[in-house]
Amino acid sequence: MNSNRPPGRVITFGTFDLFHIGHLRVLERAAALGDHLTVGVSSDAFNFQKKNRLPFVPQEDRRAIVAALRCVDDTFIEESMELKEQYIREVRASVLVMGDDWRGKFDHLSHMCKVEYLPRTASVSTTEIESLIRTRPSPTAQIRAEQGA
Ligand code: C2G
Repeated sequence: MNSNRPPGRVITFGTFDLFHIGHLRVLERAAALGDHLTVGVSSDAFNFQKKNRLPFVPQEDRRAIVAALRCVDDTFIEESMELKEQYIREVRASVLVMGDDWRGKFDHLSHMCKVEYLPRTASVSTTEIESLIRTRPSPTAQIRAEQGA
């Protein structure tokens, strides 16, 4: 990471299912807001509560992918929305970062740390990837069809 990062510990949260460029960009931008980035990766059970379905990728695999990124210093499994204050305290975070689909949702935590919402990356989402995979023929099938095989 570049050494021009301002001092301070940053925390962010997410599911990071079917990890994509929007996830990478928000983590890189979050990391640039301090000199240490911790990521709370939401548990499978918490996802089921939030979205009424399980992620495609299990929590320890999602966490391993996020933990391997150069911009990420530490990770933990986020068990519940209500534990945010505790996580911020434990991590000693001075900034909480979320994508702007969460705008306003964490303002009540601004007595503990700065709360920043970053613009989402356009035109990419787990839901969109899922729908593409379901509906678009695989590139191999397409090539075979073009070759009349
Ligand atoms: N994101 C983004 N651009 C996209 C898609 C996602 O910037 N095109 C950001 C989201 O705004 C979020 C992060 O990537 O900050 C992770 O997104 P999700 O995996 O969808 O996380 P979510 O299920 O919203 O979980 O406690 C809150 C939850 O854990 C957040």
